Amino acid sequence: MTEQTVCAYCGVGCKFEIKDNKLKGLKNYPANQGLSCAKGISQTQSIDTNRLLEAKHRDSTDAKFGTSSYKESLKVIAQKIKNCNPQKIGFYLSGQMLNEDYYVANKLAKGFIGTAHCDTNSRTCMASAVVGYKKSFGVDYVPVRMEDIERCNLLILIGANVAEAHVVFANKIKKAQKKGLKVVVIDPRYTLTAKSADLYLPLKVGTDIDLLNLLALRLIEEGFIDHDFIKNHSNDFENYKEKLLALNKDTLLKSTRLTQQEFESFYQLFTNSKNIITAWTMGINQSIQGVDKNLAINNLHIITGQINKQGSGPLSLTGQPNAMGGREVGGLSTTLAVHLDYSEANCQKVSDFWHTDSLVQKSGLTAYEMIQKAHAGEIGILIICHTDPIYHLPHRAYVEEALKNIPLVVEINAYENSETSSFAHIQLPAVPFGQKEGTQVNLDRTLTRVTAFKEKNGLLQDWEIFAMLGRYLGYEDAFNFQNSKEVFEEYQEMTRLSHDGHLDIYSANYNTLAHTPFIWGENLFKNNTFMTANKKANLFFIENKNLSEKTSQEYPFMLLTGRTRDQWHTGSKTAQVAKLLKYKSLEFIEINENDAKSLNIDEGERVKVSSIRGELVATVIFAKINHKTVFIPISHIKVNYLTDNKLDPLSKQPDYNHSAVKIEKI
Ligand SMILES: Nc1nc2c(c(=O)[nH]1)N[C@H]1C(S)=C(S)[C@@H](COP(=O)(O)OP(=O)(O)OC[C@H]3O[C@@H](n4cnc5c(=O)[nH]c(N)nc54)[C@H](O)[C@@H]3O)O[C@H]1N2
Ligand SMILES: Nc1nc2c(c(=O)[nH]1)N[C@H]1C(S)=C(S)[C@@H](COP(=O)(O)OP(=O)(O)OC[C@H]3O[C@@H](n4cnc5c(=O)[nH]c(N)nc54)[C@H](O)[C@@H]3O)O[C@H]1N2
Ligand code: SF4
Ligand SMILES: [Mo]
Repeated sequence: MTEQTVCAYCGVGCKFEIKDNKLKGLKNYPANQGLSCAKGISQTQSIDTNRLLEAKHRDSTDAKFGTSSYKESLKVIAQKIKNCNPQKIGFYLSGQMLNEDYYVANKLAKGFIGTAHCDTNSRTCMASAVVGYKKSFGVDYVPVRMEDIERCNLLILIGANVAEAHVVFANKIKKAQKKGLKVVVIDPRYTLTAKSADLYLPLKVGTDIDLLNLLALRLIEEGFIDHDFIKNHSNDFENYKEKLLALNKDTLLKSTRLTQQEFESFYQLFTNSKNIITAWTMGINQSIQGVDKNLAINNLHIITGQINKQGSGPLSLTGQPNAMGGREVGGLSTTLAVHLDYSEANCQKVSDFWHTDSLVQKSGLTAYEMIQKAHAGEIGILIICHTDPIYHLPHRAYVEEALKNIPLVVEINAYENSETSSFAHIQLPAVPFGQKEGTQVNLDRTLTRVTAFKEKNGLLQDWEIFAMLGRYLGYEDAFNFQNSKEVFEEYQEMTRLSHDGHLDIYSANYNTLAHTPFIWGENLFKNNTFMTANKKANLFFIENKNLSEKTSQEYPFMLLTGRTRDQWHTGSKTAQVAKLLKYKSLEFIEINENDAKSLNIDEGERVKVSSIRGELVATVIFAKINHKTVFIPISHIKVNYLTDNKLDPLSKQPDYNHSAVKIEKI
C-alpha cells in the first residue's frame, strides 16, 4: 500500500499519499476525496527551510544565543524545575501538536511536575465552543460530520470564512450546492465564502446573538419548533421562551443593521429547510461573549430538533489540525485528561492510572491568565511548544512585558525566528511534519495516523523532548516510551477512564490507523440522549451584552482579524514557499471605498493603524466590508499590537474581533 499521511494545517484533516517526496490528495478518503489545497500540498517544501536545527541557550535575553545540546539544556531545565514552586511553572502547548506530543506533555505537567497551568493556543481558538457544547449537551462533542452537508438542505456559515480557512470543505460545500444545498453566510465582511453563498447577511460585527435571538423568537411565535423534541429532550424551555418573547423584534433587527427583507429571506430559507447545519469558527468563538454565542446557536438546534439526524446539527469547525485531539487528551488547563474534569474521583482515577502521587487537584491557569500572572512576576518557568504566543496573543505590548518578567522561557520549535524566540532563554529544536509520527483528530472526530517520510537527522519529536525532560526529572518509568505507538497505546488505555468510556479511542488500532481512519463517539447521542445530568439538552436564555471595546471619535473603526487562504498564521512554513506568496500580500488592511475616501486614502497606499494599545503599518485594499469596519489578516505579524485583551469570562478566549482603531495616511 502507498505511504499516507495527514495534513498538518487545518482541521479538515486531508489525507495525502506520499510519492517521491510529493504529496497528493488521497482518493476515497472521506475528509478530502482526492482534494487538497495549495498550502497543504506544498508542505514538503518547508521541511528543509528555515529550520531550527540545534539547541540554543543564553542566560539573558539581551545576550546572543550560544549553542547547546538537548542533553545539556534539558538538564538545566530539569534542575530549574526542581528548584521552582510548581505553581509558578507553566506549559504553553498547541493544537498543532500530535496526540502523543500532547499526551506526554500533559502527563509530565499535571501528573508529575504538579502544575495544572498547562494550556494551549487552542484557548484562543475554540475554547468557547468547548464550553458551549459542555453546557448545552454535557460533553465536548461535535455532533455533526462533514459528510452531513450532503444530506443537508441549509448550511448557515456564521463567522466562518471556509473558502480561505477550510478550503477543501468549502469545495465540498460548493459541490453540495450544485445538488440543492442552500448556503447562508453571516459575516460583516463580504468574504470569498460570501461570494458563493445563496444569501449573504452583512450583519454588524458583534450582533450575532441579536440575530439568533430574533430567529428563535420568530420560530417560537410562528410555531416552527419541534414540540416533541423540546418536551422529551430539553431542559428549561418555558423560562427560555418567556425571556425570549419579552425581547423587542425591532430592536433586535436594528442592532444587526440587517434590513427586514434580508432577515425575511433568511427566515424563509430556515423554515423551508428540512435539515439544517450551522457551522461557525472565529467570528463566533473569539468574543467576550463567545460561549453565549455558541449557546445561542445550540439553542436554535435544540428548539427545532435539528440535531442527531443526518444532515443537521451545530458544527463547530476546528481550526488547527489537532485541536480536537488536544481537547480529548486533556491539553486545556481546565480539563485533567481524557475529557475528565477535575473532581476528587477523577483525580484518584488518573493518579492510579499514572502511578503518581503528585497529580494536580484543580484546574490551572488558562493561556492569557498565565500571561497575566507572568506580568505580575509570578511565573518562574514557561515552556512553550509548537506555538508563538508573542505573535498570537492579544495586546502584544502587554504580553511582551509579561514574558520579559519570566526568569526562564523555553521555546520548542521546528523553525527559526518565531516572534517568541527573542524572549526565550533556551530554544530546543523539534522535527516538524514529514519527520514526526503519531496521530491526530480532525474537526469531525476522525482519528488518523501521521507518518514520517523523511529522516529525523538526530533531532527529536516534541513528545520525545518532554519524555527526556521527565526522565531527567527522575521519572524514569513514567516516561520510558520507545516510540509513538507506545505513547498512543498508553493514551488509548487511558481513554477507558472517560465518562462511560464515551471517548472510545481505546477501540482504535495504531497499525491500521495508517490506512483506515477511526471515528470516535459515533452514536454518542443515540436516541437523543445527551450527557447532561438528566440526559436532556440544556437551553439558556442569552442576551447581547455589548461588552466589547466600543469605537469612539478618536478610534472610529472596528477591527476584524482573520485568515488568508495560502498563509498559515506566522507563516513560519508557508511564507517560505514562493508560490504561496502570490495570492495575497501579507500586510494589508481591507476598508470600504467610501470610508477610505472620507479619509482621503487611496488603494495601494500605506497607512498607520493604531488602537490605544499599539500600532502597525499596512497597505490599503478596497473591499466590500461594513461601514466603519476594517480587516487585517493575521499574516500581518504585528496584528496583535492592536487587539484588545478582553476575555470571555467562562472560556477565557480573547475578544480578537472587536478592537477600536484609527487609520492615518503616512
Ligand atoms: N489559510 C489558512 N487556513 C486556516 C488557518 C490559517 O492560518 N490559514 N488557521 C486555522 C485556524 S487555527 C483557525 S482557528 C481557522 C479559523 O477559521 P475562520 O474563523 O473561518 O477564519 P477567520 O479568517 O478568522 O474568519 C473569521 C470570520 O469571522 C468574521 N467575523 C468577525 N467578527 C464577526 C462577528 O462579530 N460576527 C460574525 N458573524 N462574523 C464575524 C470575519 O470577518 C471572518 O471572515 O482557520 C484555520 N485554517
Ligand atoms: N488577531 C488575531 N490573533 C489570533 C487569531 C486571530 O484570529 N486574530 N487566531 C488565534 C488562533 S485561532 C490561533 S490557533 C493562533 C495561532 O497562532 P500560533 O500557534 O502562534 O501560530 P503558528 O504560526 O501556527 O505557530 C506554530 C509554531 O509552531 C512551529 N512549528 C511547526 N511545526 C512544529 C513542530 O512539529 N514542533 C514544534 N515544536 N514547533 C513547530 C512553527 O514554526 C510556529 O512557530 O493565533 C491566535 N491569534
Ligand atoms: S484544506 Fe486544510 S487539511 Fe486540507 S490540504 Fe488544505 S490546509 Fe490541509
Ligand atoms: Mo485557531
